[in-house]
Formats: sequence, structure tokens, C-alpha cells
Amino acid sequence: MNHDDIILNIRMKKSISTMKNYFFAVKGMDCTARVNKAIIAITGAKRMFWPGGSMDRKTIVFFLTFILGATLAAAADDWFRDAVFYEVFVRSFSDSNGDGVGDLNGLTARLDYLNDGDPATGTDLGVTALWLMPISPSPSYHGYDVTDYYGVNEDYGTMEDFKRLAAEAHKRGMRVIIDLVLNHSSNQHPWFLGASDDKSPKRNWYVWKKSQPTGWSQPWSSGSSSDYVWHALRAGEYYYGLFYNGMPDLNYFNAAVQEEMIAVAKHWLDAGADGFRLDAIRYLFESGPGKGQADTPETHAYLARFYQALKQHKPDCYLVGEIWSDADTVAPYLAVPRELDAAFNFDLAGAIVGGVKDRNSGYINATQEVTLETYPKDAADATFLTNHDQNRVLNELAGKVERAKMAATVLLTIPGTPFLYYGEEIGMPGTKPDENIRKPMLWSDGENAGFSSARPWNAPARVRPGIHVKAQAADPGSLLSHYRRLIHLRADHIALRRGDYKELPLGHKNIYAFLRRHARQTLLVVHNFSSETVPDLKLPAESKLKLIRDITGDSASEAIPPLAAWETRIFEVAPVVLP
Ligand SMILES: [Ca+2]
Ligand SMILES: [Ca+2]
Ligand SMILES: [Ca+2]
Repeated sequence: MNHDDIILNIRMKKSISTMKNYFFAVKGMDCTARVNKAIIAITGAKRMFWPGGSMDRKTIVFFLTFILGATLAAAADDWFRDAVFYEVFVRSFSDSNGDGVGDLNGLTARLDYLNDGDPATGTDLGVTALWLMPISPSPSYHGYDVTDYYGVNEDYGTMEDFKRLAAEAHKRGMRVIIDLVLNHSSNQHPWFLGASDDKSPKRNWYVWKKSQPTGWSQPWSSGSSSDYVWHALRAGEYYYGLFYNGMPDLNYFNAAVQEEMIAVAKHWLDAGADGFRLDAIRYLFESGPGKGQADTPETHAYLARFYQALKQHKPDCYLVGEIWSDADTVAPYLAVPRELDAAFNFDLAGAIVGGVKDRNSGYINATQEVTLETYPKDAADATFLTNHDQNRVLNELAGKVERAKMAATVLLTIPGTPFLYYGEEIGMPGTKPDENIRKPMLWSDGENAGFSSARPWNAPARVRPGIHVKAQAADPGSLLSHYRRLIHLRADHIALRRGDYKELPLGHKNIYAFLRRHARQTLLVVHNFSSETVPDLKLPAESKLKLIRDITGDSASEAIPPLAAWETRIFEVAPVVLP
């Protein structure tokens, strides 16, 4: 290769990534139109990537057509970088058959609320993927203790209902991932019931000791001790159950367990699931007390194998893990050999909600920077505000709706795949215990909150008028309308989805501003973290940037207008700044 070939090679790589991103920007066109538009777009990019180059346009078109097939295939595999997820607790979302319990058919019937399949309408929420909390048979209301990994909880419906949900979601351009609880089963699972007989072939599927060990604990709880995690089945027989005695840990040192759980995952991919949210994934293999209870080398090695097996089975499946820890602990799960596509960023979630609460955006920027410095360079993030294990946002923000809007805006303007917990888009209330943060969705002010024709399994949380979908859907100033606008704005701007992140201080203590830089677009996001108007904001001269357009107001803009209390403005700026 001579010098020019090497340069060309580098430029081609850049063009491939530009084209890949382009396909996500031209939604709603048929395939031929997409291909044509993409080629035009890329040859237009000639000026960006071939300054003073000697190749003519025809040659470039030839090269780009050649690589198009491979690019299309590759582009499909990281769809999650463009997605906005919605976490659903099926039991509490919508009841289709009048037994007071939410179910899969109820969710299917509500899909148009989430995404009507038409990118041109903004009357839906606009989320593009679902995460269903566990839907397999379980003795508990939440389902995180499974008794049949291959089945569907009969409260929720049947496997046919799941397949129909997945098909209806796919029709609307949405993906569906489900919770997979690998670490432990229910103590009512036939495997465990069998294993309680020490002659059973399933005995070695769980973790046993003849006497109560010492030095163990629940890693997240400083006051815990061995008897929290080792449970007596009978005299002289102790089993390991990290969370509680109803959830015995599976023995991942047993190759049969390893293979079984890969088979379970493939079973769900074949049924129409697009991937998994992997529960408590850092606790799979435990090699001893203390440090040996989490993030062990054996856990990393198995997850890499699990990931590879699933990607071979369904290349565009998505695996997101719950590793409730700091960036240093999470990073190895995202490194090569890859074990997950993404992990939930708990630190950042805390920083966003805490930062908005304390009017201190410094937490958010600092945590974002630590994440970017610590994670592998190409790692995708999974961002959120709260989930089914945390108090709801509006409670954390003392009921202040303008701050809940700001938390949503930050979530939807920073990098990562945002996950929204059901009900947060209307400001549903709820604080621990867990049942109270997992209450029925508030659809209306009608009987049973529009959730069911019968008395709901758990009383709906009614604290204030106006906290329901019906009222907020009709109110352009509502939290729901705010979420809808932001999610659609993100869908329409590639830099919001795939741009990098760089803080751009504007010299005002209440202003949180950053750039989202992508090869096709650079955006400047400016948040006012205060209840006062902030006038006279100027771009730093050394940034050499010029405002072109205010995409929040969709108008040309040459200067930053005064920002009202808790207001955000997003500007397209020139030139496009390559990261
Ligand atoms: Ca039902
Ligand atoms: Ca729509
Ligand atoms: Ca375990």
C-alpha cells in the first residue's frame, strides 16, 4: 500500500461510519430511496473527507456502492444506539381480561400509546424498544424468582400472547427485550425441589455446604453476615442464596447449568425476543467469601461465552446488564472480549436526579466524564433516571414538575441508550417499599385508573389530579407532552443519539452546556439549572462556533436567547466539529 492508499483506507472507514449513521437518520423511506439518498449524502461528504483529494465523484460512488451491503448488515446490529427503551412491569401496565392483573394482551393493546409505528406523528410517546420485567412463572408478584424459565406466567398470558406482542411491536419498529434472571431460581423451581434430595441429579445445580460457612455477606450491605446468604435446608445442609432463601443461587461451576441457561436464552430469541436485560449479572459465580462473591473471573469468562453464543444465534440481539456498581467495576464487562452490549449506569442516574434536585449540574458532568474516561472507547451506555428498585423521580424531586422535566431533558440529551421506567412520563408517584413503586399505570381518572375493569391487584396511587395519561395527553404543557417532544427530537437528530459529549462552559454557574458532536451534525445543548431567567449567554470566542438554528424552537438563531427557569435550548452549530 502506498501513502495515498493508506489515506484512502482511513477515509473510507470514516465514510462507512458516516453512512451507517445516515441510515438511522432517513427513517420512513423505502430501501431504494434510502440507498440513493445515502450515496448522495456520502458523495456530498466528499468535501468533508476528501479535502483536496484527487478522486472523482464517480470513483467514490463506485467504492461506496461496493461497501454498501456490508454496511447495511453492520448498521442493523447496533440499533440499540438509536433506541429509547421503556421498562414495563406487565402486572401493572394494563389488564385485558378483567382479573385486576396486567397482562401481555393488555400491553399489546396499549402499544399505540408507546409507538404508533408512524414516525411522522408525535402523539405517541415515541419509544422504540421495550424491556419487560420477568414474564416467566413465579410464586412472587414481581417474578424475579422463576419456576419455569421456558414458560410464560399464566397471570400474564401464554407464549402465543408473547409472540403476538413481539410481532405487533416489530410492526411498529419497536424491539422487545425481556428480563432474564440467571443468578438464581425460585426455591419452588422443580430443579431446586429435586436438588433438596442429596442423591438427585439436580443436586449439583445449586451450591451446598455441610456446615454454615463464615465470612460471607451480601456485598451491598455492610451489616450482613454469612447467615444472610447461606440458608439451612435441614440440619447439615446449607445452600447459597445471595438475595434470600427463596432465591437459591444456581451453581454456574456446573457445565450443565451453563449450557441450560444458554438454551433458555436461545428459546426466547426464537420466540421473538430481541435480547435481554440480565438481572444481578455480577453475582453468577462465587468462589469464596468477600471479593469472591462478585465480578469473579469465572463470571466474566462465562458471560463472554454467553454473549458470543447468543450473537451467533441472533446477531442483532441486545444484552444489557445490571451491574449495580461504579464505572471501574462495570468497564471490564464492556471490554473485549465483550460480555454485554451495555450496562445500566447507576452512578449517572443518581447524578442526574441528585443534580437536578440540588440544582448542581456539576455532579452530572463529572459522572459523565468519569464514565467516558473509564469505559472502553466504543462502549454504549444504558442511561436512566430510576427503575423498579428505586423511588420514583417526582418523589425524589419533592413533586416539582419543572425539575422532573429537566431530569427527563438531561436523560434524553446526553449520550447512551435512555431507559424510561413506565409511569415516569406522567410523574407517577411512589416511594419504597417496592410494591409502591410498581403500582398500576394511571391511564385516566376513571374507575380503577383505566387500568382494569376489576379491582387492581395493587391499589393505584392517586395523590393529585392530573397525574394520568388522559389529562396529560391533551395538555401541551404536561410532563407527558414534554417526554414526547424530547423523544421525537432525539429521533430526528443523529447528534443527540450518536454524538460524543463535551462540556462547553458558558461562564454562568446555573448553566449546564455541552456539545454533542457527530460527523454529520454538531449540537449545543444549554440547560438552565435554576428558577431564575439567565440572560446574556455567549459562546466562548475560542470555540469558533456559530449558532445556526434553535432545534427546540425550530427557528434560525444567531444568539442564545435568555433562558427561562429550568429551560433547555438546543442549537445546531457550525462548523460540524469532528470529535
Ligand atoms: Ca389480566
Ligand atoms: Ca409516531
Ligand atoms: Ca451466584
